[in-house]
Order: sequence, then structure tokens, then C-alpha cells
Amino acid sequence: MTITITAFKTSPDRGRGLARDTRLRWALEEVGQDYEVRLLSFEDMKRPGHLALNPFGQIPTYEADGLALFETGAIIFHIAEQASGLLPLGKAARARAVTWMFAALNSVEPPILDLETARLLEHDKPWSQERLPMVIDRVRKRLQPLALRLETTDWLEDQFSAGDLLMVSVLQRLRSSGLLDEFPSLAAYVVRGEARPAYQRAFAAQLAVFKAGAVDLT
Ligand code: GTB
Repeated sequence: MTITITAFKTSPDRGRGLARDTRLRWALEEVGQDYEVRLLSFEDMKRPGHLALNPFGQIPTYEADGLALFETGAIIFHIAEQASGLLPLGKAARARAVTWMFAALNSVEPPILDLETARLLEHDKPWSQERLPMVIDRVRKRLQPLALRLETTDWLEDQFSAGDLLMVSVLQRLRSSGLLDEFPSLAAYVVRGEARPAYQRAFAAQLAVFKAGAVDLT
């Protein structure tokens, strides 16, 4: 079986591993599954060929055995269902791990994305400075209980799972904000996730793409 995912030809994050293809690469590395990558420009992503895979014209997508998927969470769930290593075998433990996948994407990532939007895209708006503290507060409200939980455990449940993979990936997006430093248990959790050999391979692979296409502007 050949698995093909899509990724940015030139990632706007300049190889920092924040684009969502890194999450798929990490999941595939965790389960020991080889994969190929089709690199796309922003124009490619809006062409009919790619829109047939993802109606929103975004990366990443996943293709294997005639099945095409989009949405990172759904793809990681599929990968985790196909092979061992990302979801526990017991029914209850498995359901808990899936719950954390949803928690990462539905409860923790939205306020973080809102903060990114506020900092990067809305900073010049007249209302931006007044709004920012509220946005930061909403992020803190999600980080506090998570930090408390991770004070006494390495992973969200008994063993590393797709829930941790997504939660670590979501929290990585906070690094440049400095907010992670307010929560040592969360900062340590992200470091723990990033230390996994599978993550290291995934990170190196996406960085290699960026380096190969990087234009020296100096
Ligand atoms: N809900 C979808 C999923 O989880 O798969 C969201 C997919 C998505 O946001 N894809 C982004 C995309 O294709 C790339 S990953 N954007 C192009 C477009 O919409 O036209 C998000 C991302 C982009 C850039 C950075 N960065 O520069 O730091 C980080 C994350």
C-alpha cells in the first residue's frame, strides 16, 4: 500500500514544523508506515485536482488504496485505526484517547488559532489592543486544567496516544507567544513529545522540503 500525503511546496512557517502535514508525518512515523509526499503551491491547492481531494483547497490530504481523506484529525484517526501504536487496544482506553484527540482540536486549538489571528493578522486594527487580553485569557483558561493534569503524568492517559500527538502539535503553536513558559508542565510535555524519535524524523522530513525549496533572500 502506498500512502501519499500533501504538503506545502514552500511552507510559510519556514520549516518550523507547524504546518499540519507534520502531524500526519509524525503519526505515520509512530506506526512505522512509509509514505510519499506530493508538494503543492498555493495555486495548486485551489485547482480542481486538489479540490477533489479537499473541498477547502487545503493541505494536508491522504490517499491510499483508492481512499482519499482530508482533515488532519480524521486522517490521524484513520492511520491509528489501521496500525498499532497510536490508540490503546482496550475499548474504554481507546475511547479516552479519541476524546483527547477531539479535545485538542475542538477545545484547545480554537482559542490558540484566535490568538494567532489576533497577533499576526489583526494587530494593526484599532480595536486590537483592547481585544488581545481577552483572547489571551481564553487560551489560559484551556491551558490551566491541562497543565494541572500533566503535573502528575507524562501523557494525557496511561500511554502516549494520538491524543497526545495532536495536543502536543496544537501547543507547539503557542511557542512564539511565550504563554507555554507560564505552564512548566505543558512546556515539558511539548519537549517530551518532540523528543520522540518518530517526531524527530517527521520534523526532519518537513524541514528538508523547506531547505530544498528555500530561496536565499539575504
Ligand atoms: N482543519 C484542517 C485540518 O486540520 O486539516 C485545516 C487545514 C489547514 O489549516 N491547512 C492549512 C492550509 O492549507 C495549512 S496547515 N492553508 C492554505 C489555505 O488555506 O489556503 C495551517 C498552518 C499554516 C501555516 C502555519 N505557519 O506558517 O506557521 C501554520 C499552520
